[in-house]
Amino acid sequence: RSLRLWDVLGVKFPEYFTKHPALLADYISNFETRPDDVFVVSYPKSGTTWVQEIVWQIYNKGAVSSVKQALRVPFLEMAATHEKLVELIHLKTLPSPRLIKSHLTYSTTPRSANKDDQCKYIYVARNPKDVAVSYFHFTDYLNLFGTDYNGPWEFFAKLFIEGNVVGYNVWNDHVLDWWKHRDDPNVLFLKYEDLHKDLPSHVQIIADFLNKPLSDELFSRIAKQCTLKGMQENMTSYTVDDKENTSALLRKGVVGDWKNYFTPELNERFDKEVLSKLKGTGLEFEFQM
Ligand code: PPS
Repeated sequence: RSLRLWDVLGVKFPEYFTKHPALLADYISNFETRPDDVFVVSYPKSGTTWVQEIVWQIYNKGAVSSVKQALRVPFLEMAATHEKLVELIHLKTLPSPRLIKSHLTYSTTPRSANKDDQCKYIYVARNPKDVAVSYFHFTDYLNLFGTDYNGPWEFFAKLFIEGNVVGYNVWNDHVLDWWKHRDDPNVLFLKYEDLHKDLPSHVQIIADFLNKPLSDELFSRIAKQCTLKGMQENMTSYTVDDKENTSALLRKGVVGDWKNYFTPELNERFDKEVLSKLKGTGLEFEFQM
């Protein structure tokens, strides 16, 4: 069984996001940003939950909240028209400053028509081999929502290369479109592997970008609370509903898990069809640590 996808504004979406793709398209196209919004954007499985938590804690003085992260930093595309979430999350009337998660492509992400009113976007990218493996594990969780995928890893990897996995098109297009805007003053482009290597410096980089000075105490507390272990201590905050597997958003959290899944043939195909597209762009990833 393969995954069923909608096409919304040229972006492939998992069917369980919405029963009304035209309404979702309308919601996204007409979404009005506010200058103090902060978007955490990524291709799925790239460290979104991690950066969402860092940003939320920076805005909330290092608090650890048992409130679901999905409510604290709502997911735009799900909050829009998902049959259950639409009742829980009212993004349009949420008080400022809004912290918003999205996986939208650069061109579909809402932004202000007025150049002086732009909000901030933090984009996080991860090496695509680990993204593919993480995404494959995520299908177990998505199956709970009726997004059928019960095929083998090899087939999933082929779908990933073609941009036909759970949603959001081809990985390299998504990442490169945002990479082109890495020097925009309202865009911060981060890499998962860099956060892994030095989380404290990245908490600082994010706080500086958001103009939120942190005391030394606060800064070390957030860095400690946002390690995988720190976040796992507050696991229930990262589940959306009771059916959900608690490890869906916080799984292994390492760099290099792909080595346990890639055959030499798949690795060669991936390098040829995915990584070769990054050549000459200046965007490089670490694949192990
Ligand atoms: S989603 O569903 O697209 O929002 O998923 P996303 O949050 O982008 O990615 C999930 C992966 O990020 C890992 N993760 C972390 N790694 C290290 N440290 C911390 N604190 C952390 N938080 C989340 C999570 O484990 C998923 O990766 P895998 O490889 O599946 O473990």
